[in-house]
Amino acid sequence: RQAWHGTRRPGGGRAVPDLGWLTRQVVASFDQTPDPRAKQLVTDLVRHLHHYVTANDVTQDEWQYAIDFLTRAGHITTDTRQEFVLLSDVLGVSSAVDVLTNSRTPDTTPSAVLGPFYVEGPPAAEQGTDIARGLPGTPMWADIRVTDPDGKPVPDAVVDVWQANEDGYYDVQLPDLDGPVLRARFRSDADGRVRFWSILPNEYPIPEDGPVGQMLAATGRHPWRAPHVHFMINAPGHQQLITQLFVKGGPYLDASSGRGDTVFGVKDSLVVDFVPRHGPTPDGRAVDGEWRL
Ligand code: MBD
Ligand code: FE
Repeated sequence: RQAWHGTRRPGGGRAVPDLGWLTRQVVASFDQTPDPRAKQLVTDLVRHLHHYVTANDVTQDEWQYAIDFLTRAGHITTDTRQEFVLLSDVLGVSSAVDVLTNSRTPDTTPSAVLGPFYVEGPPAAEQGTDIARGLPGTPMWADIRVTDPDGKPVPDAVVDVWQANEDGYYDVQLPDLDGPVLRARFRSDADGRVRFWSILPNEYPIPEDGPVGQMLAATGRHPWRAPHVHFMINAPGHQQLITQLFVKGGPYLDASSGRGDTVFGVKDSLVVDFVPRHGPTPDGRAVDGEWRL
C-alpha cells in the first residue's frame, strides 16, 4: 500500500502520495551501471526529478508542457542553433558549472561560460587584423598577453576570439553575411601577445525567437547580456581557458541590481577597462574619431 503524507501542493492544499518506493525502484534499476560516476549522476538525477514532481504535485498537463518545451528547445530555430545551451545559461546552470570548474584552478584568469555562439575552427587571422572587417562600431584595439599561472608568456597559443556586432548579433545569426566575421583564430607571438582590431562590444538581448525567449517573456525577465568579448585559449601542455572580458562601466554588469546579465556570467575580475583613445593608433591605422583599448 502506498503511504500518504501531509505535503501540501503549493496553492492546492492536497496531500500527495509518498513516492519513495518508486524512486528506490528506479535508482536500483541502475545498480549494474559499470561506470561509478555515470551511476552517481544518473541516479541522483532521478532522485532530484522525483523530488521535483512530488514536491510540486506536478500534473500530467504540466509534465507534457515540460516535455514539449524541452522538445522545442532541442529543435533548430531561425539560425543553426538548438537552445539547450541557452536554457542552461538563463537558468544559471552553465554559470554554476563554470564556477565549479574555476574553483579547481583558483590562481588563473577566471573562466566564463562558453555560450551558444562559438563555432568550431574559426578563420585563422594574422596579428593586427581587423576582425570586424569594416563593420560599423567604435574601433577597438585589443592587446592581450597569454601567460602561464606563474606569469610566464606562452608563445604559439591558439587564441579564438568571437563577439557580437554593434547591434548585438553574432555572424551566425545574420544569414546574409558572406563568411565569418567578428570571429577569428590567432597565434600568440614569442611574448605570448595577441593584438588585433575589432569594435567595442555592446549589450544585447539573447535570442528571443525561441522557447527560451518565451520563457523569459512569460516570467517577466529581461533578455540582456552585458557587453563582452569571448576567448578560447589552447596551448600544448596547458589547460584550456574559455573566458569573456566585460566592458567596465557597461550596462547589466551588476547582478545584485536585478538588472544583471541574463545568464549570470559576469565575474568582477573579468570586467576590464576599455579606455577611450584619440590620435595615433599602435599600428598607424587611420581611425576616424574615438577608439578604445
Ligand atoms: C551569448 O552571446 C552568450 O555569450 C551567452 C553566454 C549566452 C547567450 C548569448
Ligand atoms: Fe556572447
